[in-house]
Amino acid sequence: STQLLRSASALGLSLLESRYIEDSPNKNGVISLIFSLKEEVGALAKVLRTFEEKGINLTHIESRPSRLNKDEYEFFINLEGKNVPALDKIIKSLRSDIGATVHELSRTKKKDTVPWFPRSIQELDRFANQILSYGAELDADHPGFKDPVYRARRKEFADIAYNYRHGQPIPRVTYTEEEKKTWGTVFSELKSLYPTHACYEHNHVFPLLEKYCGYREDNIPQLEDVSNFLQSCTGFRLRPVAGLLSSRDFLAGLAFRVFHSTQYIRHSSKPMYTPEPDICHELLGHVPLFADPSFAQFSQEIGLASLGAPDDFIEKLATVYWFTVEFGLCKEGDSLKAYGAGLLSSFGELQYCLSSKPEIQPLVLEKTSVQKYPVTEFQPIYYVAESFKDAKEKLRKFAQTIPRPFSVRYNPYTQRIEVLDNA
Ligand code: HBI
Ligand code: NLE
Ligand code: FE
Repeated sequence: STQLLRSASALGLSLLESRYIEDSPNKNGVISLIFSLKEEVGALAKVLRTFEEKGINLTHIESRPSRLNKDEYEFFINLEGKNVPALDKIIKSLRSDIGATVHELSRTKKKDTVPWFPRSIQELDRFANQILSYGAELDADHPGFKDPVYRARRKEFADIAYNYRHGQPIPRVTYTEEEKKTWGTVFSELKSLYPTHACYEHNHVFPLLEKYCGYREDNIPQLEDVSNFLQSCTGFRLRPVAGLLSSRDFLAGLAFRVFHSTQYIRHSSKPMYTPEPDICHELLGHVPLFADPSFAQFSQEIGLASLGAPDDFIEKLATVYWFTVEFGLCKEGDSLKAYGAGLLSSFGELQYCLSSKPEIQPLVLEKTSVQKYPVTEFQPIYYVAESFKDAKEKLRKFAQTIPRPFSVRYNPYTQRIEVLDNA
């Protein structure tokens, strides 16, 4: 198969691309069945009623006299493979209650199909309206929930993200005085901690962001400027997002070196910690590290590993992401530093994570990937990476344990994912 691949790519073909993964995200498999029934008034009607009761749509039906048993009829049906558990029940009851002989001719088993994933950077546009919980509607315990001005503002940001398409400049936002004040508080408190608490790479890039992207206490930088800066460093780019994406969607973006970034700011009543991402978290926590080549590559590898992976593996990768990109610590000589964005954007947790309170463990992906964690309070446990390079090598090994009948690579010239047959 390597040979086939080589010749295919030599010809500039993407022969293998369409073979393994269905292109449509929602295509339901068609299931074909043959069953036989004793000839009897209403026998077929009885069977059809069970399909009706389970809400299963038949798209084709044919009948013929059975050649094997003179007193039986055979029916050939196609049905939409939507409610597969119900179908299993029907087949069972046809066999046991009616005594029918049932043959399944074809069936796209859900567990064998590969989940859809974007193949080109433009396809990330499909994620825009798939926001989880916190999107335009805020949860009742959110500090902004009872604040109508804050809610209206969040809707403005959500609309920018919904309407955004790949390749467009990210709309500039005029932040209000109150928003700028919140940013200023977060910015100046954090900036005072970075020299002692943040990793080398973060401290290296931060002055460049001040110089080129308008990182200042009295100014909230624009995503468009920051995105252009990142592209010139590592090819990473930002795209605006209205809130939390599913882990699968969010991680897929990283495979293209695209980081989904919120544009709104946390509520002014709680500047020091918020459980959801906001522009402080993205710009102060994530952005500096995406400008580092080694970290950028590590992040992209998590994204590539996630493409088409089964759900349980996505959860593991999301957990690895959590304990590295979001809440990772790293070694620097004899001391520990923070490189996780959730730490670098939270004044409270940045101090706490390097205190003697939390538990510290070395990064071992088999263990780290199944660690449970809280999402709305300080982490009880952190994992320490030797280096970004080491983390990346561990991740590569870990990715090889994904049950995937193909491997992927990103072609930066075409900005497409190439799918390589492993079978
Ligand atoms: N969505 N917009 C956005 N930002 C994130 O940081 C984010 C997300 N969805 C999932 C997620 N992070 C993580 O919890 C991991 O599951 C990847
Ligand atoms: N707790 C972080 C902060 O306050 O900035 C945000 C974490 C987002 C995962
Ligand atoms: Fe984050």
